[in-house]
Amino acid sequence: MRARPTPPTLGTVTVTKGCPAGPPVHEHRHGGSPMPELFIGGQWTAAADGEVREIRCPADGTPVATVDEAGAADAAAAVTAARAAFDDGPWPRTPAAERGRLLLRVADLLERDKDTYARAESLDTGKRFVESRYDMDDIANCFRYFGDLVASGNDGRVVDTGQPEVDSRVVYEPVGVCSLITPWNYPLLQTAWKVAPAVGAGDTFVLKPSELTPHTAILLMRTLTEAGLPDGVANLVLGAGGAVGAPLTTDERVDLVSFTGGLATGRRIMAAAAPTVKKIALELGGKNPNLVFADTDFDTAVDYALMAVFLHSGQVCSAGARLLVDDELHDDFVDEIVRRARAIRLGGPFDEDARSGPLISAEHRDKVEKYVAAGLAEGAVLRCGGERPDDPRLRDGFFYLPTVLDECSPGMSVIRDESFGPVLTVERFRTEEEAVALANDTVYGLAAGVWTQSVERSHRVAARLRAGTVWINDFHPYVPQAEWGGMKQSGVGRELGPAGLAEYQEAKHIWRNTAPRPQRWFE
Ligand code: TXE
Repeated sequence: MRARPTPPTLGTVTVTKGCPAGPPVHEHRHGGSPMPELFIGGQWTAAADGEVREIRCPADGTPVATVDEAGAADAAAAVTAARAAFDDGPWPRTPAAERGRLLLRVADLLERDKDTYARAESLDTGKRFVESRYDMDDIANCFRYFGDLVASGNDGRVVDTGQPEVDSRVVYEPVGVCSLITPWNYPLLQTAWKVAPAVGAGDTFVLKPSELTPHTAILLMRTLTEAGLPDGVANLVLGAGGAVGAPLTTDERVDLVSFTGGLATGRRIMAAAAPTVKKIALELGGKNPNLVFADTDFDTAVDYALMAVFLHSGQVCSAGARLLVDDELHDDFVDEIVRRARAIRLGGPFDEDARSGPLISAEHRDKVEKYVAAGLAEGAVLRCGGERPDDPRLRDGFFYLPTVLDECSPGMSVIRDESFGPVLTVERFRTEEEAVALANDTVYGLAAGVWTQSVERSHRVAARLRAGTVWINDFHPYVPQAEWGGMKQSGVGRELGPAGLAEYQEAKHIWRNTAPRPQRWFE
């Protein structure tokens, strides 16, 4: 068994044993620490109106911390700082190689402080500590990827105009002030996908993490400062979406809004950004089909189907929540899934025997329960789960049993909408044609999986699936080198990869006529 690591420290944030026992992860200044938690213009600042919010671990309700709760005035102050740093500060004019080097330093610091970050993430989300540690590796890799990409000189290209007297170049400039709004399921990972390219491109930003999971964002401000980022480039406001997130999407001094979260909020943000025609980048989740053909390796496909949907209790934008299975395979396949789903042990972040954790909040669990109830009312067959666990160990957390709903059909709300919980729906198909039609019968288009031993079929089906990522005989892997994002209503734009950097840049064409002479156009 793995030894429990000793509590590490990072600056004045002390990360302790945490839930289920132990003092808070972050000592708020009212609790004795000198540091408030908003970070504006290089200063740690309290909320203008003195509001605070208590953060609790979803695994058992343990208070984790009390942090400053920003309002509209704090959001405006953060935009002022970011605007000044962009318009007058050194960062947008810093050579790309130097910006890249800073990102590489951030990656090193994240690795140094990995356990501190992982504990903070686990206490906020209830996620297993081991999974948070994997996330931290991915986050360091993300900073490293963008550091290398930026340092390697994505600084423009010469255009051959066919006119020898013309010197024509396209250069890539930072887009400006960015509002970065992130959710609670992979708090720092989703933040890193935005912060790393924004900083690498030479932008300045205001980050607003989910009000439920602020801690790793606070730590990140310290790490960016330690790495040498100038004041005002990175700004942090904490608080509710409506009160502090919304002003960041309407302020005319903001050039770009990058958002990851739910479809309903994404639509609202798109509308809010329209009057000032901001650039937008949206990742709005998915209702991702996992297609299993009869010619697949049974055991491997079962194993991955479980991981696809139940990882992090289904709170994953790319969760394989819709199992589409060949009629020929259906009964045995679903029986085996159910047998194994029943055996998944739930527990808190530091329960080393647990394989899955709680949902993020009581409200979110209520929502998942409503989707399951609606599915059953619409004719789905409950094969396992469908309720909260009765284990007294889990009584104070927001746990929900891994659930399998069989005999589902496309009209059901549990098929159409993201339940974003540990709920697998099963639909049958008889032909490849029908499988593809079912898979594409959704407003979403983030990711999809295909299981078959036929190379021809895998390519045929992958080509017809309307999804930003298609996995063949795999599920969930991604690398920072490859673009991530959604077709249809799963979003706008891409994160990661070269396109993930381009979102944070403006292309400018500079045309210099080296031998100008009168044109006599109007003679
Ligand atoms: O997300 P919200 P919620 C999906 C999932 C989930 C649903 C709702 O289906 O059940 O969304 O979750 C901020 N202006 N995903 O309510 O509201 C908010 O404070 C500006 C999928 O938690 O989208 C938080 O920082 N910001 C997703 C962030 O938006 C606003 C991951 C996300 O919150 C705002 C999470 C506003 N008007 C949930 N309103 C994914 N794509 O992975 C809220 N926010």
